[in-house]
Amino acid sequence: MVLAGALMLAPGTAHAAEPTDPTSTSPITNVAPTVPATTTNDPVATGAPTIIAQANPAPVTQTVPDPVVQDPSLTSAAATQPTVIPPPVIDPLSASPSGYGGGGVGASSTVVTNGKIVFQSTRDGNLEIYVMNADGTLQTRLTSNPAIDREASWSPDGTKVAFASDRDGNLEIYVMNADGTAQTRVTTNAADDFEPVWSPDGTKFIFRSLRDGNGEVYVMNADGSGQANLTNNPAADVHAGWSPDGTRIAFASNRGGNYEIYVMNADGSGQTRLTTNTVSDFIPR
Ligand SMILES: [Ca+2]
Ligand SMILES: [Ca+2]
Ligand SMILES: [Ca+2]
Repeated sequence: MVLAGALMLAPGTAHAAEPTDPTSTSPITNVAPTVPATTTNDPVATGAPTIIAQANPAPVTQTVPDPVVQDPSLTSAAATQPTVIPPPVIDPLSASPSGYGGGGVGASSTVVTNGKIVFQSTRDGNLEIYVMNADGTLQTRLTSNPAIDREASWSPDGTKVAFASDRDGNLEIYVMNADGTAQTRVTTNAADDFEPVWSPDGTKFIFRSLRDGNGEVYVMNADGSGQANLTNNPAADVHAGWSPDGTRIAFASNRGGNYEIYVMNADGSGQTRLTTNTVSDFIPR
Protein backbone atom coordinates (compact mmCIF):
# COMPACT_ATOMS: atom_id res chain seq x y z
CA MET A 1 0.00 0.00 0.00
CA VAL A 2 2.76 2.35 0.81
CA LEU A 3 4.38 1.53 -2.45
CA ALA A 4 1.25 2.20 -4.39
CA GLY A 5 0.93 5.57 -2.76
CA ALA A 6 4.50 6.42 -3.46
CA LEU A 7 4.20 5.47 -7.08
CA MET A 8 1.16 7.58 -7.54
CA LEU A 9 3.04 10.54 -6.22
CA ALA A 10 5.21 10.91 -9.27
CA PRO A 11 2.49 11.49 -11.86
CA GLY A 12 0.62 13.60 -9.38
CA THR A 13 3.45 16.00 -8.86
CA ALA A 14 2.69 17.81 -12.02
CA HIS A 15 -0.53 18.95 -10.45
CA ALA A 16 0.86 19.67 -7.06
CA ALA A 17 -0.62 23.11 -7.12
CA GLU A 18 -4.11 21.74 -7.34
CA PRO A 19 -5.00 20.36 -3.94
CA THR A 20 -8.63 19.75 -4.79
CA ASP A 21 -8.11 16.63 -6.83
CA PRO A 22 -8.41 13.79 -4.35
CA THR A 23 -7.08 11.13 -6.68
CA SER A 24 -3.92 12.59 -8.05
CA THR A 25 -2.73 15.08 -5.49
CA SER A 26 -3.90 13.69 -2.20
CA PRO A 27 -1.02 11.22 -2.14
CA ILE A 28 1.22 14.17 -1.59
CA THR A 29 -0.52 15.14 1.57
CA ASN A 30 -0.93 11.52 2.50
CA VAL A 31 2.73 10.86 2.18
CA ALA A 32 3.72 13.65 4.48
CA PRO A 33 2.46 12.11 7.70
CA THR A 34 4.00 8.78 6.82
CA VAL A 35 7.34 10.24 6.00
CA PRO A 36 9.19 8.38 8.72
CA ALA A 37 7.76 5.11 7.53
CA THR A 38 8.70 5.61 3.91
CA THR A 39 12.29 6.00 4.91
CA THR A 40 12.51 2.38 5.82
CA ASN A 41 9.64 0.83 3.92
CA ASP A 42 10.03 2.33 0.55
CA PRO A 43 12.62 0.47 -1.48
CA VAL A 44 12.15 2.91 -4.31
CA ALA A 45 15.21 4.75 -3.24
CA THR A 46 14.99 7.57 -5.68
CA GLY A 47 11.59 8.67 -4.50
CA ALA A 48 12.20 8.48 -0.80
CA PRO A 49 14.82 11.16 -0.28
CA THR A 50 12.92 13.89 -2.00
CA ILE A 51 9.73 13.01 -0.25
CA ILE A 52 11.44 13.17 3.10
CA ALA A 53 12.71 16.59 2.35
CA GLN A 54 9.19 17.75 1.92
CA ALA A 55 8.78 19.78 5.02
CA ASN A 56 7.52 21.96 2.21
CA PRO A 57 6.11 19.48 -0.27
CA ALA A 58 4.98 21.82 -2.98
CA PRO A 59 8.23 23.49 -3.98
CA VAL A 60 10.24 20.33 -3.64
CA THR A 61 8.07 18.36 -5.99
CA GLN A 62 8.25 21.16 -8.49
CA THR A 63 11.99 20.85 -8.80
CA VAL A 64 12.31 17.11 -8.50
CA PRO A 65 14.14 15.99 -11.63
CA ASP A 66 11.21 14.01 -12.81
CA PRO A 67 10.71 15.08 -16.40
CA VAL A 68 11.78 11.58 -17.28
CA VAL A 69 8.65 10.25 -15.70
CA GLN A 70 6.47 12.81 -17.34
CA ASP A 71 7.89 12.23 -20.79
CA PRO A 72 8.22 8.53 -21.53
CA SER A 73 9.90 9.23 -24.81
CA LEU A 74 12.95 10.42 -22.94
CA THR A 75 13.19 7.48 -20.60
CA SER A 76 15.94 5.79 -22.52
CA ALA A 77 18.08 8.84 -22.10
CA ALA A 78 17.48 8.96 -18.37
CA ALA A 79 21.09 8.27 -17.56
CA THR A 80 22.19 11.54 -19.06
CA GLN A 81 18.95 13.32 -18.50
CA PRO A 82 20.27 16.69 -17.30
CA THR A 83 21.89 17.53 -20.60
CA VAL A 84 19.89 15.56 -23.11
CA ILE A 85 17.20 18.15 -23.57
CA PRO A 86 18.55 21.23 -25.29
CA PRO A 87 16.94 24.41 -24.08
CA PRO A 88 14.43 24.98 -26.82
CA VAL A 89 14.78 28.17 -28.78
CA ILE A 90 11.12 28.97 -28.99
CA ASP A 91 10.22 32.01 -30.91
CA PRO A 92 9.57 30.57 -34.31
CA LEU A 93 7.56 33.44 -35.64
CA SER A 94 9.92 36.23 -34.72
CA ALA A 95 10.43 38.72 -37.49
CA SER A 96 14.01 39.12 -36.38
CA PRO A 97 15.88 35.92 -37.07
CA SER A 98 19.10 37.08 -35.51
CA GLY A 99 19.73 36.59 -31.86
CA TYR A 100 19.42 33.62 -29.62
CA GLY A 101 15.68 33.65 -29.34
CA GLY A 102 14.85 34.87 -32.77
CA GLY A 103 13.31 32.98 -35.53
CA GLY A 104 14.86 29.60 -35.14
CA VAL A 105 12.75 26.58 -35.66
CA GLY A 106 15.36 24.56 -33.90
CA ALA A 107 16.80 21.40 -35.29
CA SER A 108 14.64 20.59 -38.22
CA SER A 109 15.56 16.97 -38.41
CA THR A 110 16.87 14.73 -35.72
CA VAL A 111 17.56 11.04 -35.94
CA VAL A 112 18.64 9.87 -39.36
CA THR A 113 20.34 6.85 -40.79
CA ASN A 114 23.46 7.29 -38.74
CA GLY A 115 21.48 7.03 -35.50
CA LYS A 116 22.72 10.36 -34.20
CA ILE A 117 20.99 13.56 -33.20
CA VAL A 118 22.12 17.04 -34.04
CA PHE A 119 20.84 19.91 -31.96
CA GLN A 120 21.65 23.43 -30.92
CA SER A 121 22.61 24.57 -27.46
CA THR A 122 23.83 27.67 -25.66
CA ARG A 123 25.68 25.60 -23.07
CA ASP A 124 29.01 27.06 -24.11
CA GLY A 125 27.88 30.67 -24.07
CA ASN A 126 26.36 31.10 -27.49
CA LEU A 127 24.44 29.03 -29.95
CA GLU A 128 26.45 26.10 -31.27
CA ILE A 129 25.59 22.90 -33.08
CA TYR A 130 26.11 19.64 -31.20
CA VAL A 131 25.77 16.00 -32.04
CA MET A 132 25.07 13.05 -29.77
CA ASN A 133 24.16 9.44 -29.98
CA ALA A 134 20.48 8.60 -29.92
CA ASP A 135 20.79 7.57 -26.27
CA GLY A 136 22.29 10.92 -25.30
CA THR A 137 25.87 9.76 -24.97
CA LEU A 138 28.92 11.34 -26.59
CA GLN A 139 27.60 14.85 -26.77
CA THR A 140 30.06 16.70 -28.96
CA ARG A 141 30.21 20.28 -30.15
CA LEU A 142 30.55 20.66 -33.89
CA THR A 143 30.75 24.44 -34.25
CA SER A 144 32.99 26.70 -32.25
CA ASN A 145 32.21 30.22 -33.17
CA PRO A 146 31.12 33.26 -31.17
CA ALA A 147 28.41 33.86 -33.73
CA ILE A 148 25.03 32.19 -33.88
CA ASP A 149 25.05 28.61 -35.17
CA ARG A 150 21.63 27.01 -35.28
CA GLU A 151 19.01 24.92 -37.08
CA ALA A 152 21.05 21.85 -37.79
CA SER A 153 19.69 19.50 -40.43
CA TRP A 154 21.17 16.13 -41.36
CA SER A 155 21.87 15.18 -44.90
CA PRO A 156 19.79 12.11 -45.70
CA ASP A 157 22.85 9.86 -45.64
CA GLY A 158 23.93 11.21 -42.29
CA THR A 159 27.36 12.31 -43.43
CA LYS A 160 26.81 16.08 -43.43
CA VAL A 161 24.99 18.72 -41.45
CA ALA A 162 23.47 21.92 -42.78
CA PHE A 163 22.94 24.82 -40.43
CA ALA A 164 22.52 28.59 -40.32
CA SER A 165 25.11 30.96 -38.92
CA ASP A 166 25.63 34.71 -38.85
CA ARG A 167 29.41 34.38 -38.51
CA ASP A 168 29.87 36.33 -41.71
CA GLY A 169 27.62 39.22 -40.73
CA ASN A 170 24.16 37.91 -41.43
CA LEU A 171 22.50 34.54 -41.43
CA GLU A 172 23.70 32.23 -44.18
CA ILE A 173 23.35 28.54 -44.85
CA TYR A 174 26.44 26.42 -44.16
CA VAL A 175 27.30 22.77 -44.57
CA MET A 176 29.84 20.76 -42.60
CA ASN A 177 30.85 17.16 -42.25
CA ALA A 178 29.19 15.18 -39.48
CA ASP A 179 32.32 15.63 -37.36
CA GLY A 180 32.26 19.42 -37.72
CA THR A 181 35.06 19.67 -40.25
CA ALA A 182 34.93 21.52 -43.58
CA GLN A 183 32.40 24.16 -42.61
CA THR A 184 31.43 25.76 -45.88
CA ARG A 185 29.11 28.62 -46.68
CA VAL A 186 26.47 27.88 -49.28
CA THR A 187 24.55 31.17 -49.54
CA THR A 188 25.96 34.66 -49.95
CA ASN A 189 23.32 37.27 -49.46
CA ALA A 190 23.03 40.48 -47.47
CA ALA A 191 19.70 39.35 -46.06
CA ASP A 192 19.17 36.51 -43.64
CA ASP A 193 19.03 32.98 -45.00
CA PHE A 194 18.21 30.26 -42.49
CA GLU A 195 16.10 27.19 -41.65
CA PRO A 196 17.87 24.88 -44.09
CA VAL A 197 16.29 21.48 -44.59
CA TRP A 198 17.94 18.90 -46.79
CA SER A 199 15.77 17.28 -49.44
CA PRO A 200 15.16 13.55 -48.99
CA ASP A 201 17.37 12.77 -52.00
CA GLY A 202 20.16 15.02 -50.73
CA THR A 203 20.34 17.17 -53.84
CA LYS A 204 18.60 20.33 -52.58
CA PHE A 205 17.82 22.56 -49.66
CA ILE A 206 14.73 24.47 -48.83
CA PHE A 207 15.31 27.38 -46.52
CA ARG A 208 13.86 30.69 -45.43
CA SER A 209 15.22 33.92 -46.86
CA LEU A 210 14.39 37.53 -46.11
CA ARG A 211 16.08 38.84 -49.25
CA ASP A 212 12.75 39.88 -50.73
CA GLY A 213 11.71 41.86 -47.70
CA ASN A 214 9.64 39.20 -46.02
CA GLY A 215 9.99 35.53 -45.28
CA GLU A 216 9.96 33.35 -48.37
CA VAL A 217 10.57 29.67 -48.80
CA TYR A 218 13.51 29.22 -51.13
CA VAL A 219 14.96 26.18 -52.75
CA MET A 220 18.51 25.70 -54.03
CA ASN A 221 20.78 22.94 -55.11
CA ALA A 222 23.05 21.54 -52.44
CA ASP A 223 25.99 23.46 -53.87
CA GLY A 224 24.12 26.76 -53.61
CA SER A 225 23.22 27.09 -57.26
CA GLY A 226 19.74 27.56 -58.63
CA GLN A 227 18.27 29.57 -55.76
CA ALA A 228 14.57 30.19 -56.38
CA ASN A 229 11.72 31.75 -54.46
CA LEU A 230 8.96 29.19 -54.13
CA THR A 231 6.34 31.10 -52.19
CA ASN A 232 6.42 34.61 -53.71
CA ASN A 233 4.01 36.17 -51.28
CA PRO A 234 4.09 39.49 -49.41
CA ALA A 235 3.27 37.69 -46.19
CA ALA A 236 5.71 35.70 -44.09
CA ASP A 237 6.28 32.19 -45.42
CA VAL A 238 8.28 30.15 -42.97
CA HIS A 239 9.22 26.77 -41.51
CA ALA A 240 9.34 24.75 -44.69
CA GLY A 241 9.71 20.99 -44.54
CA TRP A 242 9.83 18.27 -47.18
CA SER A 243 7.43 15.42 -47.67
CA PRO A 244 9.28 12.10 -47.36
CA ASP A 245 9.23 11.59 -51.12
CA GLY A 246 10.45 15.10 -51.84
CA THR A 247 7.56 16.03 -54.08
CA ARG A 248 5.76 18.32 -51.65
CA ILE A 249 6.72 21.04 -49.20
CA ALA A 250 4.76 22.01 -46.12
CA PHE A 251 5.22 25.45 -44.64
CA ALA A 252 3.51 28.07 -42.49
CA SER A 253 2.30 31.43 -43.75
CA ASN A 254 0.42 34.35 -42.27
CA ARG A 255 -0.94 35.38 -45.64
CA GLY A 256 -4.44 34.79 -44.36
CA GLY A 257 -4.08 37.03 -41.32
CA ASN A 258 -2.52 34.54 -38.94
CA TYR A 259 -0.17 31.61 -39.32
CA GLU A 260 -1.66 28.55 -40.96
CA ILE A 261 -0.16 25.40 -42.41
CA TYR A 262 0.14 25.24 -46.18
CA VAL A 263 1.41 22.68 -48.60
CA MET A 264 2.74 23.12 -52.11
CA ASN A 265 4.45 21.15 -54.81
CA ALA A 266 8.24 21.15 -54.72
CA ASP A 267 8.29 23.72 -57.54
CA GLY A 268 6.09 26.13 -55.59
CA SER A 269 2.91 25.44 -57.50
CA GLY A 270 -0.38 24.43 -55.98
CA GLN A 271 -0.07 26.31 -52.68
CA THR A 272 -2.96 25.14 -50.56
CA ARG A 273 -4.01 26.04 -47.05
CA LEU A 274 -4.59 23.09 -44.76
CA THR A 275 -5.59 24.73 -41.49
CA THR A 276 -8.16 27.43 -40.84
CA ASN A 277 -8.56 28.94 -37.43
CA THR A 278 -7.91 32.15 -35.54
CA VAL A 279 -4.67 31.16 -33.85
CA SER A 280 -1.18 30.32 -35.07
CA ASP A 281 -0.36 26.98 -36.67
CA PHE A 282 3.26 26.53 -37.68
CA ILE A 283 6.36 24.34 -37.97
CA PRO A 284 4.82 21.54 -40.02
CA ARG A 285 6.96 18.40 -40.28
CA1 LIG B 1 28.35 29.77 -32.15
CA1 LIG C 1 22.43 35.88 -46.01
CA1 LIG D 1 6.48 35.74 -48.32
